[in-house]
Amino acid sequence: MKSFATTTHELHFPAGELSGGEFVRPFECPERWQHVVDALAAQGFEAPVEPTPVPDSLLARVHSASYLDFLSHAWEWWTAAGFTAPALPSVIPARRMQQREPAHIDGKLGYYAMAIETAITSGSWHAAVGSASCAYSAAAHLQAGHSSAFALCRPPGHHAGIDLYGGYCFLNNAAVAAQHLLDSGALRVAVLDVDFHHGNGTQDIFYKRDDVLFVSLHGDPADAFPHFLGYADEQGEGAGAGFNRNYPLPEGCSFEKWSAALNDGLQHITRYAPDALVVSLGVDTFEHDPISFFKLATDDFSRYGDSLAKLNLPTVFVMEGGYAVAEIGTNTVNVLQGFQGS
Ligand code: SP5
Ligand code: ZN
Repeated sequence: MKSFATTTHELHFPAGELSGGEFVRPFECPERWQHVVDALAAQGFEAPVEPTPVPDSLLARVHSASYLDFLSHAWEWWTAAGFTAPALPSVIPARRMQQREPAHIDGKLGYYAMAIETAITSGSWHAAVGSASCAYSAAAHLQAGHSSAFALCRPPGHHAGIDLYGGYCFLNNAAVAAQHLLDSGALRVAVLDVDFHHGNGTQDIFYKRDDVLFVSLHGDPADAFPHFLGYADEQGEGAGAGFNRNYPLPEGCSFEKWSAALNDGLQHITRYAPDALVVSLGVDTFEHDPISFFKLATDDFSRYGDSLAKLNLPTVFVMEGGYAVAEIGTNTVNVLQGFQGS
């Protein structure tokens, strides 16, 4: 399986993340990327190659024009306003307030944020574009006739919606991959999100569409980030009705229980009969993840990789979360290995 990765990810590394009321060193840190690169080599995969830059026109099919304009200029506008620290919002358009984009960057940040732990720095936009380029290139690799590809995306993407950033995400890499597969001939694409957190951004982007089936397994939003989306009764809207499936799961969820939900999701994917599969591959389901509460063990990642292969679909894996840094490489590559070995 070919992998796509780029060192431009290093351009995004804010000094702090707002967590439990304090600034802590970000869980979503650059070493995560290196551990996955090392594990690919250790498990006999070919070295990742540099991606082809994602076309602006593809980003514009996934995100709104005003959001892309904001994200690409946010740091410039923030520094022009006299700020020098990493950019964070301070005011949010809550209930009964105007959902209208303000002119000032301080207001724009709150307007476009879905979570405020994620700081924007001088390199965040360039890192996000490099990450989306990996997803685009992996999808293009399938289009060239290969059966699988891995996009080692950093920063991750699945919390980024049509016009929302946060949860460490800026551009929705999985949505970029899915949209490119559709634009290059697929009639239907399934996105399976196995990250611990609900893929609220991916759900948002495809919620009213029937050309993408979105299936997500995640910590129950009543108890887990992102808290405001990911319930089982969110099933799609309009043409998209019936094409969104959420599996909220409880604290302490075992692999056995998680697999039962996965198998149900896989049956829905089979019935949908997609032309390709995009896997939002977060390994924060790991039992020792510092910010999550599922109980998957290292070997379980190989086991579910094998289950994914049984769908027998051209598959793009897109890296999402996973914060047990020392184990992120092995857990991620175990999924790819389990998939290939099948
Ligand atoms: C891509 C991805 O996995 N994003 C996750 C973003 C989560 N950000 C906030 C998490 C808050 C968790 N609080 C629990 C802290 C326990 N020490
Ligand atoms: Zn996650």
